[in-house]
Amino acid sequence: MKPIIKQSNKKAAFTIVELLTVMSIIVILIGLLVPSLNMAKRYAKKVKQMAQFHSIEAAIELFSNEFDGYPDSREVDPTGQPYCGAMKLCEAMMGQDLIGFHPDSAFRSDGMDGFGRDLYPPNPSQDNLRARKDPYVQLESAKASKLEGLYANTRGFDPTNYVLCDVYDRATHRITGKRVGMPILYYKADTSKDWHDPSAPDSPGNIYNYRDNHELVSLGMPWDPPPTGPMPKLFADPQATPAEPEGKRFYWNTKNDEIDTASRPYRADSYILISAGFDGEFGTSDDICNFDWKYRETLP
Ligand SMILES: [Ca+2]
Repeated sequence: MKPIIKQSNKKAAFTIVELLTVMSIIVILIGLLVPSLNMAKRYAKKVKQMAQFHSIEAAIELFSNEFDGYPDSREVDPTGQPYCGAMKLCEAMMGQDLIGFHPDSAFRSDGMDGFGRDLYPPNPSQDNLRARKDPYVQLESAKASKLEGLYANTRGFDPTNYVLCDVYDRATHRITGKRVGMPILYYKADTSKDWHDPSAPDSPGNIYNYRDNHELVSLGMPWDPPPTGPMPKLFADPQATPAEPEGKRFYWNTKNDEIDTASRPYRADSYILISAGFDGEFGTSDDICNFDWKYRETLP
């Protein structure tokens, strides 16, 4: 009987070769699964970003119905202070203090109405609060952040002004330590214009103006060392690269190819939203927009 017992023991154990075979199969499976899991994760984030854009779009339409037009997006306020498209979008949706937009706003970076009245005082009175609109976007999905939470050096911008942030949470908030996304860029179409000229970024006939968020993009990525010295001239807009003229890529990547009789942008009668996407850098192929983003590797 003894030899039989010995034999059955031998059968129950794995040989080194069997173990190695199983382990290498597992390693191969992990190697195959991890990239597809990462891809699924990135796709899920993209869907989440699109959902955030949809909620902002619905909110902008509500704003437009109430105020007979989309929020302004020019890079300065009426007094000439830097106050760009991304910041004006946040004010329109949430108010400068996130408790509601004041209908008397002139979209000034200091929150004043131009007649000496502070529309967003630190301790608003009941009258002030009653005059406000409820935030158009829920605070939780708005993901608003003060500029000083994102950037060490906000240059000419008031560091206490808010922007809406994307869902990618690439940066660490400088004050709370929580994860925070990059600002969502907002450009309003100037419907009195009728052109979209990639070869002439500064043409006064262009429907969109890349300068609306020019200086904000030039702050760079919060996790990189802050840019020093004068503003880099060729890193001026979401789509510029050092090899290309200032502003050119923005216009190529927002140009609507379905129209071939004239040069027209996507959403020529409304507005554009841009998220920096997974890599946190504006103007790269993974950017998410509220239109069909066609990233062109090379420009004509
Ligand atoms: Ca990007």
